[in-house]
Amino acid sequence: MKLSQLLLCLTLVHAFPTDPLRVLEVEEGSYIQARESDKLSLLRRGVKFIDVTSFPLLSKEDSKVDVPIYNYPKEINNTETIRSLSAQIDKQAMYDNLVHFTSFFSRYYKSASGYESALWLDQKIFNLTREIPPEILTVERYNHDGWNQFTIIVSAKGAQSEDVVVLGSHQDSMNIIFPSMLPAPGADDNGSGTVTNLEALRLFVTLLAQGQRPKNTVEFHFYSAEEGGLLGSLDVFTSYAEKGRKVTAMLQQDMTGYVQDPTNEHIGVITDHTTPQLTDFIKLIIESYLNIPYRESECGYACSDHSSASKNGFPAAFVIESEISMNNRYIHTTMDTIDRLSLDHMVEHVKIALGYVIELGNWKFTLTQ
Ligand SMILES: *[C@@H]1O[C@H](CO)[C@@H](O)[C@H](O)[C@H]1NC(C)=O
Ligand SMILES: *[C@@H]1O[C@H](CO)[C@@H](O)[C@H](O)[C@H]1NC(C)=O
Ligand SMILES: CC(=O)N[C@@H]1CO[C@H](CO)[C@@H](O)[C@@H]1O
Ligand SMILES: [Zn+2]
Repeated sequence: MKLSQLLLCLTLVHAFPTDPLRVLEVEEGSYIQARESDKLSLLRRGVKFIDVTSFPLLSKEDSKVDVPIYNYPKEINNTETIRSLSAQIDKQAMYDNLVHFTSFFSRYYKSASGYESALWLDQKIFNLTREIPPEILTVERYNHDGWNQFTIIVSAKGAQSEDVVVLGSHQDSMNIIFPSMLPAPGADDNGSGTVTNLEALRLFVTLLAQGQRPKNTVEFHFYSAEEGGLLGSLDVFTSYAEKGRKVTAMLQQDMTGYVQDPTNEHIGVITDHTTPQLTDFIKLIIESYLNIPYRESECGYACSDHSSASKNGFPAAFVIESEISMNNRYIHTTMDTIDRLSLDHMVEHVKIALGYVIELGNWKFTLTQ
């Protein structure tokens, strides 16, 4: 054996156990095998995927789960509460939170700074919710096997039903050139969604502090490891499905801060791989409570954490800063920074979050069909 062959051999032996094959779903029902290192080349080519390696059942031929269709409100019914909370949205606090959140070198889910950013977010949420007793609201660190950055689940217990309404966003960021070495401030992708939902949580908690309780359980999820193939949200929703929890709606907010053309400011409502009846309700919220219109757009398979919900048979919707073609082109780079974002646009996304959790929190769900 030549020295070069020996070296090659050693490299392979060394590489194999640390970079085993993963199973990625790149289109509905279409799976490929790839190594961790291949994920980066996929992402650089704009291919999104769900990493289903840990859930072999989800990648079986007959694994497709039907999503039940619930009734959703056709009219709004909590106008005063939502308008009054919307008037209290604190732009300065959102700015400060985003500055802090983007100050971590990277929020890459496998990095030490990605763990520290999760600890910071956890403390922030603890501070926001500390007045509320645990029988009304809990904050859980949801740990994942294989990496340290945890998902955070805030759960306000429903007073009258077992139905669960989920508002999600992901806390990690990623530089897709060299994730472990280059910075990834991730202001828009997807720090903006986290800060947007954090502000909605702060205002929602003021209702709980006044003694109001939602009929249904309302949860705010801050997922780890979206950029690794929806790993964090897949853990969460797979365990919810196994436990038989009844998630009647899931709305994902991801990038919420970039406005390419201020004369045509709008919200992007994603219409592919989402639940149309829930999406119609989101449009109602936008028309009723926002200052800007929406445009429909498509973003492909597995484009954010809502896909983990639908993969497990839960209805899901997705809103984003604009139609996809006008999204922030600096994401996944060192240039995804706060100065490129509009706080006013993020305020509009907070209103979606408030409208969603309050209207559906008080809604009586029934199955249609
Ligand atoms: C609207 O809200 C009122 C007061 O909370 C409630 O009594 C009523 O049932 C609600 N209507 C619907 C359609 O949810
Ligand atoms: C939480 O509150 C404590 C005590 O007021 C404060 O020292 C800390 O900085 C706060 N943490 C965050 C992340 O805001
Ligand atoms: C979607 C997502 O969560 N991850 C980041 C942030 O959002 C945009 C939505 O288009 C994704 O494309 C991107 O990969
Ligand atoms: Zn991303």
